[in-house]
Amino acid sequence: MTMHVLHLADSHIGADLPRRRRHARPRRGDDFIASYRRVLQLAYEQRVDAVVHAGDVFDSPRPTTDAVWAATEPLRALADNGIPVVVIPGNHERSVLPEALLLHHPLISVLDRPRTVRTETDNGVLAVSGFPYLRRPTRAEFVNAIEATGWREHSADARILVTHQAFDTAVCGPQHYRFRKGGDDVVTRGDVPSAFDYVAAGHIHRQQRLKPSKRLRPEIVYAGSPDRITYAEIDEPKGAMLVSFDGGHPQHRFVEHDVRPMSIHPLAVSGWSRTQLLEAVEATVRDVPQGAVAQIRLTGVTDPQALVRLNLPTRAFAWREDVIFSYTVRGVELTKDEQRNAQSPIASSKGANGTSSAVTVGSDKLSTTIEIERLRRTPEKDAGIGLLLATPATSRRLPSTCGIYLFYDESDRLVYVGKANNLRTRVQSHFRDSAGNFFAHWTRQVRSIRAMQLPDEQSALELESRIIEVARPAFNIAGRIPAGGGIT
Ligand SMILES: [Mn+2]
Repeated sequence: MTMHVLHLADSHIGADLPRRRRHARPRRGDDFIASYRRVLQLAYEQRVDAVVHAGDVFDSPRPTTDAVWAATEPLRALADNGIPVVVIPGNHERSVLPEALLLHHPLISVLDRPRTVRTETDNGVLAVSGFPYLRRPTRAEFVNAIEATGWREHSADARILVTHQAFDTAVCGPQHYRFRKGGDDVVTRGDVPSAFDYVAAGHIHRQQRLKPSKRLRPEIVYAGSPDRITYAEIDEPKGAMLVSFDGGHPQHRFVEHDVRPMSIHPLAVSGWSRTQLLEAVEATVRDVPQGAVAQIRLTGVTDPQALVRLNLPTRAFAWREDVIFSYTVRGVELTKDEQRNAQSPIASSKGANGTSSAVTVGSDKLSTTIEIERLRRTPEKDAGIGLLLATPATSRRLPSTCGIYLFYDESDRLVYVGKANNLRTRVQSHFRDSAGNFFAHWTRQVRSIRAMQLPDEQSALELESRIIEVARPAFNIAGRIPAGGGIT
């Protein structure tokens, strides 16, 4: 009698789905849902006895209704058809699974705390133990979490441990980065009790079986994500694992399915004219494989503002509707005049009206020129080169790095500029409703946010005061908040 289990992980449902259906643009959100459904279909085709999802069902802890439905409906269908499902929360669910109520079903177990689910299948007794993602666990914490599942209290024909952690020797990324024992966030293979037959692992998006060692009995296997979530997963085969237990060593088989080809196209465009740039991008875009998801990486751009005006995303879509494009811009260079001023972290250049209206920020290697006039209003679509676009609701996605941030009101007017050592926490602090929050009242008027990462505090302070001087944002002036005064 052989028990069969489907092991999948890192579905990331909700990634690249629109929060509000306002801007129609090609998105990958539906790919992730389709790949997830295709993998779960294997459960029916292979008549498995159980399905185990090793974390990151969702891409975020606050998924939209669409994402919640897309993720939970196929799991409920499995349970309704008599197939038990075990799910653990991963790091993208911040270790708690949202909308767990929709997964309320006698055959669905969400391991939102360490525990063991014992299932009597037609082919034997299966025990699945697991716990939510542990953030930076010590060895003791990892071992304690395994013990806290109470696995020793259950007899079983086959034992699975389901985890969402990085084990030592696991590999990921285009450079084949290998996690090492003792590293931050790394758990040790040898700490899994040998009574387990199989570790259904998630977290690393590359499918892999960890190198066995004589001392290690349990097979530790990453199912990988059902689709290529990021460009770090380029060329990786995608699918899920089918595991069978017949008393002896578990057998496992990776079932691969087709996903969109992924391609990266670097273009070094230093000194090119507008026409040259457009021709090169168009040639590149037309060459991208059919139905791919592609990234154009521009390096050495001489005029960032002109690049924004080229509106490459819209053009690319017109040239190739079948491809989903994204862009990165790296190593933005200065024009010659500006280079002379680049010794100071911030150099100003004269605007047409003779006032100091443009600033250049950054080191010689990475710098960009910003016209403050352009910061007065927030643009419809593009954040602008070197600028990040967010809303109060998405501010938690800002980087935890030094920089400045700009708040815009409903009519897209710049109302406030501030500097921060940690953009994410600083911006979020403005929207926290607490009695002591000086900003809580007026930040309700903020509709959109732009942020810019800067190399150091001094650059942030200088740019902030320059913007206040030139653009005079209403709340900087009215609030008499001195530039950088007490704000970190
Ligand atoms: Mn993941």
